[in-house]
Amino acid sequence: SLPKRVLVEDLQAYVEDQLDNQEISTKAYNYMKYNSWEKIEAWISTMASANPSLVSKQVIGTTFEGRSMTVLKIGKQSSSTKPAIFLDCGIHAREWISPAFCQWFVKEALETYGSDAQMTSLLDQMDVIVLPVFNIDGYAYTWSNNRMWRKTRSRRPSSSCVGADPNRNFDAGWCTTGASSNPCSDTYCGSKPESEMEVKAVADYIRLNHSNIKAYLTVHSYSQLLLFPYSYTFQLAAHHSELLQVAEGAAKALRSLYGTRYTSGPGAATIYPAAGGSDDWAYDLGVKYSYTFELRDTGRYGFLLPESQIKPTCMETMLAVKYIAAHVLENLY
Ligand code: 0X9
Ligand code: ZN
Repeated sequence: SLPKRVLVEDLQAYVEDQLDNQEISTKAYNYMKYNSWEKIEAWISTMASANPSLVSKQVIGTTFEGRSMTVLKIGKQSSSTKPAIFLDCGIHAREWISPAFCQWFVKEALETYGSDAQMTSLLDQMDVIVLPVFNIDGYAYTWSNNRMWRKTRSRRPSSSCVGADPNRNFDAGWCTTGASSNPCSDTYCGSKPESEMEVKAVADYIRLNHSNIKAYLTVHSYSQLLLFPYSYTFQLAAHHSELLQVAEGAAKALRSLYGTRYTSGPGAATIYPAAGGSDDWAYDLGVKYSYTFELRDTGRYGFLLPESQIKPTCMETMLAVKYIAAHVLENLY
């Protein structure tokens, strides 16, 4: 008979080893799931290295616990500085749909550049600077310890309570209304404006680039609102009527997809007075088109929005963001 020889001692080990590339190359990134910070961090690097002609990344700071804060700048390369839109997600740790939207926005921008006329002209003429997770330490903590955590994770010797509310920590009527000076409160304004490293990093970046930044969009959840300044005062913003008109147009575009209803208006009158927010701060710095999104839903699931709603929420929100971006592009200042 023919001579026999064992080529493979343990075939099962080979079966397992063929999958050693895990998700990196075998499975596409899953935009319809909530992703951990570790996954988002790897995704940020992949997005930049896989799309060098359209995406660049820049570290803008470090969190209290030492994580790198990286923005993705999306847009066609240009020799001169382009006008830009700054988009951040995940200021509040437990609002998981928010980082999911920033990831969706980046994916959609890259997938539709060159085929969707609106996205193409947007990215040809402007840059969108995306901070996928603002409050990374808090976000990681909602995965590891407490799903309902809101604040940063900073510690100070003067209190045993942890963190401050990043959206009460900006220098805009700081701690005068709708914020707490008690470090144990969920709306603690911090020890001083920009006491939180994450807030300081974003404020420094926007200050440095503020002559190019024409719009500031910040994404929260939940309540289905599109808010604009002011929240630290009931006084109307100098550009109130234009801001309202653009918000209503954006809400109408959003509603056209699935009928989801958004309310728009100035923060103080529409949700509640609350000082120290990023939208008011950016507006007073001179970024006229400054908006806070409060995504789905209106309270049925709240922060625990099911993953099955990630795609429809992101798709409808894209329409609103693109509406605002188109208005900004037609009204550069
Ligand atoms: O209170 C907030 O920071 C936001 N609502 S949330 O439920 N996501 O916490 C609203 C922010 C509105 N803008 C300002 N207060 N400046
Ligand atoms: Zn929020």
